[in-house]
Amino acid sequence: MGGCGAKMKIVVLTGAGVSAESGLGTFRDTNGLWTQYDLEDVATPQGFARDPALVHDFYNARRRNCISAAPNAAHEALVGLEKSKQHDLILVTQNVDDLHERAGSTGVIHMHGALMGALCASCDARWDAPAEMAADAPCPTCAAPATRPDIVWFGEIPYHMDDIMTHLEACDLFVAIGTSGTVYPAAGFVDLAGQAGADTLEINPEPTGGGFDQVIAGPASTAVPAWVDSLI
Ligand code: BV8
Repeated sequence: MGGCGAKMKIVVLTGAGVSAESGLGTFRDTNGLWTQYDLEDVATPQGFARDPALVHDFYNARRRNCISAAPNAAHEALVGLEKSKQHDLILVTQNVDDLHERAGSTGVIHMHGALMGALCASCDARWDAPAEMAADAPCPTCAAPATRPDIVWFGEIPYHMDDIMTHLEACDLFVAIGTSGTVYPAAGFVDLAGQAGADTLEINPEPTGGGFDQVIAGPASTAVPAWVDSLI
């Protein structure tokens, strides 16, 4: 799988599983976030319109967890792969935590937004999120009390899709780490990369059966460093 020595263009897509061993909850594992909250209430624009305070409580709690969490060996191994410069690494994440950045990754593509970002639902201004956000906090640009987390909710258009599609069409290897492959369009990336001629690899303790050429079954904190070591 890859690793034949030639420089490869590698697209890595991470999901909640890469942050699981840092203590941040996944969504669909047992006790996952979607078992504690109804997705419709906290991760849709309709839910935000209905009860912005509930949505801010949900994201304030996740932001607190994120601030007190630390990157794990999987995040660090991806930094090692990037800094080795032996391959061109494009890191796309569905995650809204900043553990990739705090480990040292650069140019991380957050297709579902970021917990540490704030967005004005009225004028589209963006700014660094305070630790605790409130719906009636005035936008620093237009002063409207329309503050929301800069997160892509269900039914909203993921960020950076054009760039991501360009990378998928040009990559030699596509690797999905710690994602259940249930949320689109991210879940379709393996097919797009495969159709464009890339090899595809899944790293997950519970392989999703998503049509990958190769599967490494294991937790990210051990399987990702081992995979990176096989490459550099
Ligand atoms: C869009 C931000 C159009 C919020 C998220 C019917 C009606 C309406 C919509 C749809 C529909 N059918 C399909 C859709 C589209 C919808 C969708 O896919 N719905 C699903 C539920 C069916 N998608 C959308 O609405 C998207 N927008 O489609 O717009 C469009 C399309 C194309 C181009 C342009 C426009 C927007 C989706 C974004 C929603 N926002 N998050 C937040 O984070 O709070 S999604 C949410 O799920 C997170 O981002 C999360 O990252 C993502 C995916 O979940 P995973 O990361 O995979 O996490 P999960 O818990 O599921 O799995 C964890 C995995 O880790 C497991 O496999 C587990 O085995 C593994 N694991 C566990 N421990 C470890 C581990 N792995 C490694 N190591 C471990 N230790």
